[in-house]
Amino acid sequence: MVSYLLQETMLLFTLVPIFLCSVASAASLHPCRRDINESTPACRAIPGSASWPSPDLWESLNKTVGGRLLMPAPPGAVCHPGNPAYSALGCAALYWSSEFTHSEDPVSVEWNNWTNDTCIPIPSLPCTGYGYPVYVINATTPQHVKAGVDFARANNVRLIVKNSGHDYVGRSVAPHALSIWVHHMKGTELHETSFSPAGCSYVTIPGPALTALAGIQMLEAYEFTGKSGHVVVGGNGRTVALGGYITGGGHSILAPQYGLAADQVLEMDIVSPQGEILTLNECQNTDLFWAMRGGGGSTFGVMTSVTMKIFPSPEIVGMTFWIAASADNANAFDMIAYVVSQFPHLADAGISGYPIIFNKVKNFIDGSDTVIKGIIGKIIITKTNDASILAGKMESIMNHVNATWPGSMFGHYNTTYYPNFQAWYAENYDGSPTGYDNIMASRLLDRAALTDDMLSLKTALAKFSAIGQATVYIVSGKAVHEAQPRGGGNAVLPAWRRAYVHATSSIAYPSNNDTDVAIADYFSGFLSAAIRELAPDTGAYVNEASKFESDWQQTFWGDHYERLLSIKRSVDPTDVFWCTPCVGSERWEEKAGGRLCRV
Ligand SMILES: Cc1cc2nc3c(=O)[nH]c(=O)nc-3n(C[C@H](O)[C@H](O)[C@H](O)COP(=O)(O)OP(=O)(O)OC[C@H]3O[C@@H](n4cnc5c(N)ncnc54)[C@H](O)[C@@H]3O)c2cc1C
Ligand SMILES: *[C@@H]1O[C@H](CO)[C@@H](O)[C@H](O)[C@H]1NC(C)=O
Ligand SMILES: *[C@@H]1O[C@H](CO)[C@@H](O)[C@H](O)[C@H]1NC(C)=O
Ligand SMILES: *[C@@H]1O[C@H](CO)[C@@H](O)[C@H](O)[C@H]1NC(C)=O
Ligand SMILES: *[C@@H]1O[C@H](CO)[C@@H](O)[C@H](O)[C@H]1NC(C)=O
Ligand SMILES: *[C@@H]1O[C@H](CO)[C@@H](O)[C@H](O)[C@H]1NC(C)=O
Ligand SMILES: *[C@@H]1O[C@H](CO)[C@@H](O)[C@H](O)[C@H]1NC(C)=O
Ligand SMILES: *[C@@H]1O[C@H](CO)[C@@H](O)[C@H](O)[C@H]1NC(C)=O
Ligand SMILES: CC(=O)N[C@H]1CO[C@H](CO)[C@@H](O)[C@@H]1O
Repeated sequence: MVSYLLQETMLLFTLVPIFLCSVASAASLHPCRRDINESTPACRAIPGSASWPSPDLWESLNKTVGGRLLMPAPPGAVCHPGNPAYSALGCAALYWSSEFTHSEDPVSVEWNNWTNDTCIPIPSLPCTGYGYPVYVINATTPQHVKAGVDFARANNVRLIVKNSGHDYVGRSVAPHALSIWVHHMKGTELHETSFSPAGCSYVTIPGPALTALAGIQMLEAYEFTGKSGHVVVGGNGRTVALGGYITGGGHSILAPQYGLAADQVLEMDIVSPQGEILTLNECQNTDLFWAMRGGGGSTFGVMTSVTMKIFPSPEIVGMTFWIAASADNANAFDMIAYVVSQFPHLADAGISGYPIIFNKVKNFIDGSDTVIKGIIGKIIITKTNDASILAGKMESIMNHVNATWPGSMFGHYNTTYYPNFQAWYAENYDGSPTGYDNIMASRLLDRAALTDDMLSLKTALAKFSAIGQATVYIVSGKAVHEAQPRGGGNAVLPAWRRAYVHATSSIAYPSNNDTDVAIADYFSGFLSAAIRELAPDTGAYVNEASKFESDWQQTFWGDHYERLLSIKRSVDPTDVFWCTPCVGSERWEEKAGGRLCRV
């Protein structure tokens, strides 16, 4: 916070109202609250409070959206005898660890923590459901979305947007809220040879493009583009949806070849906080076009559709590798640090992928009861059927390991040819289980962090994987560094432009146990600090990060924060959209019990 305010002073001439915020006293009419002022309610309405909209108002909203207003029971309620939604059969059919359960439900999210554990499907735990939104619009058109935004703005109701519910930072669920559920905004259109952005009479962007509605999920986007032999820059999950993915930046195993997902965007349609249905591109609404590509979900509006550049689906050679040592081998982390330090070199050779460090885990290689440390991964090289490039790089890494620590490390790799990306994805998508309490820590690592100081790298990676594992994904590289997004740039965290590795570590913990929550909180701070120390001047990817990063403005948006904040203040002066960690969220906080109140 402090560092960002210091930077504000340098931009004084363009950002006077924001600067005044930093020097204002606790005067009743706070000078930075241009539209939020003493007549603004101190808190958002909650059910039961005088200002909560009357049943008649909700009913008229329901009419506006064609009867699509829902008041859903929390999905776990079917497992709680005594709850009106209780159903033994429903409970038996509820697969809480399946991503599909959460993405297909109007209110459910993947990580229990963000509902404050208020209706886990475990009968012995409470099911109050208050962590979930009260009303949901099952939106299928921009007009449905607009009705929700207008209603929330006019009635001082907390507003959220839910798509798949994947969010690691808990932005797609909130108590006492109206939720706009965009999952059923489905639809895809192929532009085979070129795309002309609306209102840009002289611009024709060559190459194929995809227009997709906001609820389209990765597996649908890959399947649709695959039909014409194309691929979209997408994530590795199946049910992750375009809405949150693209607005946060969107990394991909293909990103080092083509750029981030946000870099592919040619146009977007949104509903703004003022309820306007807008088209954003390089010729119109250019500030919002810039902000919606990396500035974060549910902050600047609701994306209803997006048009992205797509590519011929490339041939791929995939590799699975692992290098391991006995957990008591004193050089294990020297080896791990060495391997990770080679990643910029691999990325420069066109290699990308998903390596994972494992730290004191049961020997999954021979199934014995020994404990091992090491690194395992699925990596690829594209646009070739020649396995020798990939194999050669791995061979020389393994040779170096064997020469440096003879006889004490063991390794393995194999390669497989895939005729296109979709064939690779079909075997290698991320099908990890979900449905538990989880907090993540993360950091982008640039060449300096990965290669300058092996002792710092080793120390940081050992701490960062202390929970048992940490990802060191190679999802940035040449095309991310050299990206030329339409309109001259986008809001993606600048550190992506020099990063090679997106490192994450997650803590899973049991529900409804204050001791465990406290332990998780402690470890989340520990992990964030350990990896931040390795790369203090980079930042972290907002979609896969800790909600509790200190200095979150700088961490998630770096030097783009000031511009994002001024856009936020101008398009959403009363904070119709509010979430954390989100641009411009400084003026409100969630009180105990989850009510949103002005700071
Ligand atoms: C198993 C798994 C794999 C993943 N793999 C990748 C990966 O390979 N690459 C990657 O970059 N990320 C990946 N992610 C992270 C993913 O990008 C984020 O979880 C992202 O927030 C998901 O967006 P969503 O819309 O699906 O989810 P939601 O949780 O529904 O939404 C996330 C955020 O976006 C907002 N939002 C959703 N739709 C819209 C919209 N239409 N307009 C405006 N705001 C919207 C929500 O309000 C919320 O703030 C993965 C996550 C998981 C759990
Ligand atoms: C407070 O804000 C509202 C709109 O948000 C505006 O109508 C009103 O004039 C403002 N009041 C003052 C005292 O600025
Ligand atoms: C909205 O209207 C539909 C159709 O009339 C109805 O089935 C539904 O229950 C209503 N929603 C709410 C929350 O009352
Ligand atoms: C939401 O709308 C879609 C599309 O009309 C429909 O298929 C689905 O059943 C609806 N879901 C709920 C819970 O009403
Ligand atoms: C080192 O060499 C041995 C013997 O050839 C082999 O079994 C082992 O897998 C090698 N280790 C690595 C990391 O390549
Ligand atoms: C490659 O190696 C991995 C890890 O040992 C193994 O699980 C996989 O089956 C192998 N694949 C092939 C095609 O041999
Ligand atoms: C809560 O977690 C702590 C630490 O893991 C454990 O010791 C304790 O038994 C747990 N309490 C309950 C009620 O499960
Ligand atoms: C979460 O639940 C605890 C009680 O289990 C409560 O004290 C706390 O206020 C809740 N937090 C929010 C944000 O609602
Ligand atoms: C129920 C639960 O685990 N809630 C926690 C979610 O995470 C935050 C930060 O760790 C805690 O403050 C909540 O108590």
